[in-house]
Amino acid sequence: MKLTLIFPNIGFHEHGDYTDEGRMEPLPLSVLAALTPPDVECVMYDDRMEDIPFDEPTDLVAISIEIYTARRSYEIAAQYRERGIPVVFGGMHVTLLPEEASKFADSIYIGDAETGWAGVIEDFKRGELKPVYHAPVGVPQEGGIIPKRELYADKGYLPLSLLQYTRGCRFACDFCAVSVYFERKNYVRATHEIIKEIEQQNRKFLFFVDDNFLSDQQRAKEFLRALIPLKVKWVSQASLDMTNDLELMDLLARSGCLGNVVGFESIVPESVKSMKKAPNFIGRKEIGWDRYEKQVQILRDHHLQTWATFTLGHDSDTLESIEETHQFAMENKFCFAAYNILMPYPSTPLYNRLRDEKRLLYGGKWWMHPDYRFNHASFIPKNMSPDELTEAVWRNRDRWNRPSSIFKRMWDFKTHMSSITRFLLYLSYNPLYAKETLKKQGMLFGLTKRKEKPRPESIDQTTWDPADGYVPVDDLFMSGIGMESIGAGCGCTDTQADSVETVSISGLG
Ligand code: B12
Ligand code: SF4
Repeated sequence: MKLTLIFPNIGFHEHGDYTDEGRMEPLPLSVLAALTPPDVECVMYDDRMEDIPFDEPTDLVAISIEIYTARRSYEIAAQYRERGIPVVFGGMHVTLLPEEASKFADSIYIGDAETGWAGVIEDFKRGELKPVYHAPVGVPQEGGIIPKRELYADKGYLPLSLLQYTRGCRFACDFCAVSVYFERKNYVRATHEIIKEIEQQNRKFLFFVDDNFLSDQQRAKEFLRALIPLKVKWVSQASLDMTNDLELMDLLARSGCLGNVVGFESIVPESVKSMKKAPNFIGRKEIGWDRYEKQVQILRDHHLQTWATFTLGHDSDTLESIEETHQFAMENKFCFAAYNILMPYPSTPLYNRLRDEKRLLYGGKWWMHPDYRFNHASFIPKNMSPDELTEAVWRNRDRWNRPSSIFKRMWDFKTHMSSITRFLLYLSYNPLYAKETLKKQGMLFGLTKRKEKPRPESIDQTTWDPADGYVPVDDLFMSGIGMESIGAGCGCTDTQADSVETVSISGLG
């Protein structure tokens, strides 16, 4: 039996095919391959950087889906199913929206692959593939599963290894899909198992793709101590409450941590409170709101290069606060700042609230809408129009990624200039992600390779259900809120974008 594993792309630009600049190894697929019975031949195609050979003979196709790749995944599945090859979907989006996903696949898999994937293959071999499988979420790769990294050979990925130490997070930020998927729980691998995996792969530069590496700070300390003798350099994602524990910070630095992706989200305290971003407040009672001054100082004292992420457009955010966010990030000379428009991910408390308040655009299904563009507002913010939000965030992204900004931020002797490795990381990462950020802005979802035949109409037809009760784009027209496209297409070239196509919604406060 032959299994084809697919990692889908997001979508396309009208003026050319899109190739991901930050090409990282797709960990879910090598984990899936490791969980597949050994008598099955596995091949993998990464839609972000290679053509999918749809006509290559195979028995079964498995696709890993997150929200940004859902539309494209459904198109890929349609291509295979037209050729009579059954398709199984799995991944976070499938678990959170099983009804939608099940319309486009022969079988959907809800939950983590670890406990049930081998059973799916056995069912398939017997000709008894079921339409839906349910499995729990839990400890990643339990029992010492080692991802089949040989699948990545010769694909041209960046030279860093992706691993997971934990999954999930104990916090309950209202916009976070992870919090819903893992029901506010955090699952931690046994230290000896993750250490063994690190020793078995041959790289010294690691990315732990954890949702919150430090959700369980005490257990993390045990792992960090075990990491020190391995002399690796690593990055991950972690919440800001790490700065409350100086022993933990010391262990991070000693274990080779170069920095973390940290969710600052907003510099407006009311926004941070209303989104329930508890880790940004924990331990701050005595200090009060100092706009993260103390926390950033502690990160810098431990030479950590911070990838600061922001979600912009919360109800207490204003155009001024978005502008100030940029000043805040520049002043702190972060290694990188991701200015993200707040996105309503389905099943999250944020999504449900905006739906109830009839503030969702694109029929409440922006990820499926043929007109939705990457990094455009998909809801009606409180203190600005959707267009204004899109434009304000774009302005920040544009300024942040300019060479002059990269040069200005570089001069920090506590972080980027505190070692050669950090300096090289800063210099290589910033231009790479500047290019990727600008390239992605304004992309449509789906149909990555335009030489492929047009997507099946079923994708547009079956997903629009006016009975859903959201605010469809057409209804906005009808109620006098005009929606028009301005701009002559995204002006991106491969290296820069000089204009951004926006969807203009006038008549809103
Ligand atoms: C690593 C990561 C990235 C990396 C990508 C690495 C790479 N390989 O290229 C980087 C940093 C580049 C990235 C970028 C972005 N990401 Co990201 N990312 C993650 C993260 C933290 C881990 C993913 C991972 O590899 N996990 C390890 C693997 C083994 O676990 P897994 O994918 O969950 O798979 C398990 C199960 O889901 C299941 N499974 C998965 N696929 C399949 C398939 C089958 C057939 C079966 C049976 C089972 C199955 O079994 C697996 C093993 O248990 C997730 C969070 C998460 N928990 O998923 C966010 C996440 C996927 N990202 C997210 C987002 C929003 C983004 C961005 C859009 C951010 C931005 N604003 O720019 C971008 C763009 C994404 C894109 N497609 O281009 C969101 C998606 C939201 C959603 N509802 O789907 C997530 C969920 C984070 C979040 N907090 O909401 N991301
Ligand atoms: S701290 Fe991060 S991972 Fe945890 S719930 Fe909040 S946004 Fe999600």
